[in-house]
Amino acid sequence: MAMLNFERKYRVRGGTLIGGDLFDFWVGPFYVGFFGVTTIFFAVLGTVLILWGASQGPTWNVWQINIAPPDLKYGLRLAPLMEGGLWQLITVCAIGAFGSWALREVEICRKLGMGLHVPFAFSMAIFAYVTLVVIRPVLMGAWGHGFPYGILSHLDWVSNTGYQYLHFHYNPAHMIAVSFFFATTFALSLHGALVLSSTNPKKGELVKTPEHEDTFFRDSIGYSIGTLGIHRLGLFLALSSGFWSAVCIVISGPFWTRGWPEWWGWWLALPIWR
Ligand code: UQ2
Repeated sequence: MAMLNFERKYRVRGGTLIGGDLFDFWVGPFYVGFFGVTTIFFAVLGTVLILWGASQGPTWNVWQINIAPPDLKYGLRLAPLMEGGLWQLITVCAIGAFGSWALREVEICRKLGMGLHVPFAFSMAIFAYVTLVVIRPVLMGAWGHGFPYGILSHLDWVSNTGYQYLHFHYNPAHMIAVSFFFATTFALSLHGALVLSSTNPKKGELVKTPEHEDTFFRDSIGYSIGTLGIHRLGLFLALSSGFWSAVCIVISGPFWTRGWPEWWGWWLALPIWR
């Protein structure tokens, strides 16, 4: 396995969050660590539980396999295994695996002396998932408000939950989240296109410099955000997308129970229209 020169220097013990030297080694190219072991444990157990749950269900059709959360009557209690208890165990495994992976990323960052931007970014995705299956169900008083684990069944859940609030596109936080998603794709298309346009010349021509990239945007829109700035902007836009997605679903139910179009009544009630 090829090893970069600096890797020899950094592939040493230390920087772990707990456990000292426990599992503080590499297997081939992969860092293991305490949280690598817990990641494998939760991921394998969760996958086995999903497969066992599928074997107890009516179909092996991958689109139709479904592992549902408990009925609302069970509230926030543990449910019998075949009546949502399996969903609860799988949720614990999923959060255990995602959280372990994030902490393993933190340990690798610490060993390399890098910033924690990557685990921070991954944490925003975990936060969005935890909002759906823990925070919102707890605020609404029943695990049954979580989404079911299945390809078509989770799509049905999204559709049904949306229609429960009549028209989800009128949810103001949903509007903000969608705008951030679009802005993220816009920024990455600008960035990807700009970098390729200057660093992928035709045969016999020289690669252009970042000054060319700056000049393109100064000439076209009078402003360049810069080579470091575009990555800060990209991270901000992407994290904001996930954050506002979590906000838009967590306010639906705990904060607002009627149709989202009706929320805009405050606008129609402004005194300026009288
Ligand atoms: C830029 C720059 C880059 C880039 C891009 C820009 C040299 C290689 C894409 C241009 C980006 C701007 C002006 C921000 C656009 C704003 C939003 C919200 C999409 O200037 O510096 O580095 O990749």
